Amino acid sequence: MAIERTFSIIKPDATRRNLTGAINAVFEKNGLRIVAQKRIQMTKAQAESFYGVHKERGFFNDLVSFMISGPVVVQVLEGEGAVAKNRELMGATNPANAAEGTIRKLFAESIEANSVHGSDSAENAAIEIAYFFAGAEIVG
Ligand code: RTP
Ligand code: MG
Repeated sequence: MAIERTFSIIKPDATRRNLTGAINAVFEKNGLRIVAQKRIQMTKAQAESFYGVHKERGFFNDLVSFMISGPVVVQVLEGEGAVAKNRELMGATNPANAAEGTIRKLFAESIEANSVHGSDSAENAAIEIAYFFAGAEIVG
């Protein structure tokens, strides 16, 4: 499988509980390299645009409020089949349905406060990476 990149966010519920390192350890133990990373406070406009695909959903306003409720860590992860590998490591959106050992099973608080975001396709990964990082900030 080819080396590819995916976009990840460590969400506010996780930064609040000081879990950045514990989550990064899961990535690194499983062959994903953190090739870019920064801690930011997302603006409301950024969160609304990032999650624009969900704007008609009932949970949209709550999701935006949650994503700006504290700092997040945005990241680029690189490795073999990184998009699918990261989705596997994250586990199901709802931690109640997440497999043992996944990040959401280990750390998520609820379906909303579920600790991590990961791109769901290579195409979206490229869009999401470009939304938060300049090319020179990514060092493979
Ligand atoms: P993500 O985009 O954050 O990686 O998560 P995902 O693909 O597993 O889930 P998605 O369906 O794209 O939903 C995006 C995020 O919205 C919140 N959510 N809340 N209250 C609810 O019913 C609900 N459903 C989804 C979660 O934070 C989810 O990760
Ligand atoms: Mg999603």
